[in-house]
Amino acid sequence: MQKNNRLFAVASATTLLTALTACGAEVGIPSTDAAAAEVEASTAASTEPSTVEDAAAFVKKVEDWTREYGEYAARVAWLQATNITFDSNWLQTKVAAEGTEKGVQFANEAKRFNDLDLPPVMRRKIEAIKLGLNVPAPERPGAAAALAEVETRMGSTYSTGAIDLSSSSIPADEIAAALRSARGLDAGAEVDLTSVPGVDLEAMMGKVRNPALLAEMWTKWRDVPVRPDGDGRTMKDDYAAMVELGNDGARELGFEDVGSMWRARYDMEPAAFAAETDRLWGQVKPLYEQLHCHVRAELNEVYGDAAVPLDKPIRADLLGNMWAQSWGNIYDLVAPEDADPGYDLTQLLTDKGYTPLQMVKTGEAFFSSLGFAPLPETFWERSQITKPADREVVCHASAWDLDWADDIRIKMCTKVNADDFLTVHHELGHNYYQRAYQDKSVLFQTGANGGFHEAIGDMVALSITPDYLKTIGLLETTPDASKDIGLLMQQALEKIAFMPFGLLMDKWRWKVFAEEVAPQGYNDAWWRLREEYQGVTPPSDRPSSAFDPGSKYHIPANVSYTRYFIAHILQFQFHKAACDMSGWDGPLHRCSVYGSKEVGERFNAMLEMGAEKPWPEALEAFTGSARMDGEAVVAYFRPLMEWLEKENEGRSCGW
Ligand code: X8Z
Ligand code: ZN
Repeated sequence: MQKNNRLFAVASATTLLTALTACGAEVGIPSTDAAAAEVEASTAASTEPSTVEDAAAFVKKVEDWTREYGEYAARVAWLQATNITFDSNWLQTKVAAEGTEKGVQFANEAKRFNDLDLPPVMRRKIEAIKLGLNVPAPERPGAAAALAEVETRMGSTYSTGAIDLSSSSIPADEIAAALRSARGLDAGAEVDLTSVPGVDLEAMMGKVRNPALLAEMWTKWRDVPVRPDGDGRTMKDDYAAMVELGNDGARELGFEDVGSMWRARYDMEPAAFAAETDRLWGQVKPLYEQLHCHVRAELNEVYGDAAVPLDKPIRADLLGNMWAQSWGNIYDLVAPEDADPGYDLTQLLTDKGYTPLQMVKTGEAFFSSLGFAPLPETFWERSQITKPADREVVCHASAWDLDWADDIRIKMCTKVNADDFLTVHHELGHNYYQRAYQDKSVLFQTGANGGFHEAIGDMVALSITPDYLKTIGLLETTPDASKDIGLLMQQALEKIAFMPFGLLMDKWRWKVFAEEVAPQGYNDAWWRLREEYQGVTPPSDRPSSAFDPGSKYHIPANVSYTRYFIAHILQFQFHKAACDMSGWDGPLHRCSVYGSKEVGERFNAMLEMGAEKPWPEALEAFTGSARMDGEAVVAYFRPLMEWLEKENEGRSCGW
């Protein structure tokens, strides 16, 4: 628990110094001697009673610093993320260590003003500074450097991870064909099966239907976090070291642990926020249970009783995604008879010869239709849209703001498929948000809360309806209302399937940071949650010594994940509000706000706020309600829910 609880009423969502990247590498600010001296001087003066003027001067100092060094750190982080080498890792580690040291100093110094009556905006800035570090280090010498080292190493282990599929019992031809298809290569193109990187495995998991190959890719990808490096260290070792260092740092700052610090970023008490996530989950859980029941029954038809028993959790590798986090890729296996809308987005994109660049341009055009200014020239010059052939990069998609202004970019290893078409919109949402709040203090240049940042692009992507696809020439004829259940099923496989995963990632981390689970219990605790919340199970027993959470980007990258769960609720609230605004009175899943300048204007008004106000105010500004509410999700999927309940009659649901 933080020492001064009343402050949560105004705690801001800002992650100081890391605000420049959305879902990307953590950046820190480097130090200068002059600035360090300044910090020491003001800390030394802390026995004197502080005044509002002191607080204002302190805030200004942190803002100036953050603006200048944040940019420097972001540029280093960009270089490292787009070219992982010994040297770029070295530089990233150095910058992150220096930034963490300074962030810790600032956060400690901010405590001086705890009991001072401050104007609300200044109070909010002070709180933002206290919550500024994603994972804080303790002040003892060497700790920030040690933390930066393990964080950089974990990230680079993940991003450079690859597996050997050359000595499989499955015919090499079959694997090569799957890999070619994942890469969009022609039949016969040469591929190397000895080293298949994560980004290809991700795409392959969506297309392959051979359960033995799925199990093999799935299992081998989980070797990456426990593979020792040249010095015998594994990602699991690094993770345990990070937990210790981070918790020491968080406790010095007055938090219970890092998990509690992450939960404190939602303008309420950490415990109240945890309860809020459970409340929201309770609203959508019945829908998930019905979806799970139907999907399991259909997969049972495809794979048989041995692979998919009807009373057990579903095998995680059969759900079309490396982490079973969204299931849209198995739509064809579970589609409702007679309600298939008759198109597949991946197919449409490939048939029309879309390129990754064209996918991004299409995303931009959607935002332009809402009235947002075109992306700057530098976006196109500096973004990484596809995977460079000649170097290691962080392929996990992210959106960056390098200079607190217009140097916005995305970094993706885009493939021409439906998943990445949606991800392009997701990332652009981050960039438009970043640009919208660029006139705010750097301390407020972030989402109203983390969930808002993740929901913007997704809300736009909910408008990728058949009518919209027809408008932009991707689809010839739109399916009639008799196909609605198919459309809703596709969307539920993406969005409803995600919800328990979105929740449990941090339920696991909250336990780990709270030290309720020790390193030897990491993996078993992970699978208990996977089974409890998602109802999924590994293809074969997992050893307790494994580190399966480390096979998911956000664990080694230390990106908190509840933001995505929240985003999956918020995006439907935003979508419903936007559709209401545009005068739509049909079913929500058929509503596209493409072209609505009115929606764009109101949307922009919310985005411009950044984190200056507590998030309920931002939510209210756009939706008219200050409360997060799963009711919009329930309303969107109501026809599907009714259909599922009928379909599942006589089936025994649950696990
Ligand atoms: O990490 C992301 C984005 C970048 S913020 C691509 N997402 C989560 C994931 O991939 O696990 C978007 C949805 C969930
Ligand atoms: Zn994101």
